Amino acid sequence: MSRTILNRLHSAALALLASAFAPAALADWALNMPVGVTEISKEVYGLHMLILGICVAIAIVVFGVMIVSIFLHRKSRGVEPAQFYHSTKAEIIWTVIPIFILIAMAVPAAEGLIRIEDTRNADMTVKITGYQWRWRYDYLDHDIGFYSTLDRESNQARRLNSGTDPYSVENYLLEVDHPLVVPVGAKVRLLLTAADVLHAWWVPDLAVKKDAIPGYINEAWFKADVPGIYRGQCAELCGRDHGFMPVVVHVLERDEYDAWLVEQTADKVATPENVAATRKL
Ligand SMILES: [Cu+2]
Repeated sequence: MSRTILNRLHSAALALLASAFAPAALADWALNMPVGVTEISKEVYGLHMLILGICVAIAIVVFGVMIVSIFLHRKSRGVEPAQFYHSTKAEIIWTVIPIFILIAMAVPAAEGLIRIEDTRNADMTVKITGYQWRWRYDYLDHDIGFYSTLDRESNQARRLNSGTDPYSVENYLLEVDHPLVVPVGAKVRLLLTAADVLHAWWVPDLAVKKDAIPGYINEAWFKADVPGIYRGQCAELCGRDHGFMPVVVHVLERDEYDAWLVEQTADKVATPENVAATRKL
């Protein structure tokens, strides 16, 4: 490897370390997953905490027994090792107990999975298409469709030597020009696909993370209980600008959503600009 490449790798690693430990980055750190704003996201969080609790309890018991045994039966105390090679009783115990623990975890997990996969009785359907490197949202119940691209400010700041400090940009790399807009309390069915390579549509607060695969349609759904702005990212390494295709979802009150719908439809009126814009799409 040439010296220049090594030097470059070295400075890239340093830059990565510096950005990871910068105050703004530290402030954004959250140790746990978000509780989210949907029934499913709360259920997923509860499940995550339950499984974590079980794992921690098992770790405490197993390591506790190990540490106590090692301490009490150490050589310096003159302990004679036991000389048995087989114990049917022990084998039954260490098979049966984990089976019960696994069943206790599998039952609520399977129930949750069934609910996650149940896309029936949706109030609306949005087709999501991943592109290198933007998203497209098509509202299948209305004649509405648009691309959602990284916002100008983030796009400017992300360029090398742009002169704009990324820390000065609000929601840096997590803002788009046209977010997905949905009404609060509506079951939104998502049909996910991609037009070039694999992408994945991920919004932690909505507990949706689903692959968008060319030639396939994946389904997902969410029902946001709280109006607000929820942010996510493409979660499948999809090429050079993978880190620059965020997901932003605006959950609006019903009347605000209706007003937005009217606005979108009004945009469709055949002004020369609109016609030109549509042709471009
Ligand atoms: Cu992507």
